[in-house]
Amino acid sequence: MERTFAMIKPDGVRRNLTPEILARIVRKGYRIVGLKQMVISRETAQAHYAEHKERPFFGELVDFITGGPVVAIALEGENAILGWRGMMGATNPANAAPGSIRADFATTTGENVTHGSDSPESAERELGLFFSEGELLK
Ligand code: DAT
Ligand code: MG
Repeated sequence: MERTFAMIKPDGVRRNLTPEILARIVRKGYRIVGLKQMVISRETAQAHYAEHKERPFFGELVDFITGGPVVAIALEGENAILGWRGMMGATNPANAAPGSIRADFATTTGENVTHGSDSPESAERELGLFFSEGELLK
């Protein structure tokens, strides 16, 4: 069993994709062990995306991710980290596999609907950034 951090980004929430995306997660068989809608602070956004802080798009990325409510999700399941990345599809929706969330619902890299941790280390770090222990099911 593995846990990962998933997020429906502000574009996904604004476009009312929350039920569609939660339905895909549950139908897949992942267990939702934490869930909340929230507005991310700039500090949390900068920490979450710290690996990208030298990239030219960093400012836009922080503005975007803090620009409206997101849905933060803690998922549990076998191979959940890679499995959720697969369900999301590639970062650039033009390269995302048919049937993936980004292929089905996004057209631009900057606004690509969902986030998912990319490794066990980032999953642990991101779950800790967004959820306190008491907010997660045992
Ligand atoms: P992912 O979200 O698939 O893990 P990432 O970690 O490389 O992708 O980048 C984080 C986010 O930053 C990505 O979802 C959208 C934005 N981003 C990445 N590359 C970008 C680019 N070349 N132009 C604009 N935004 C970009
Ligand atoms: Mg990433």
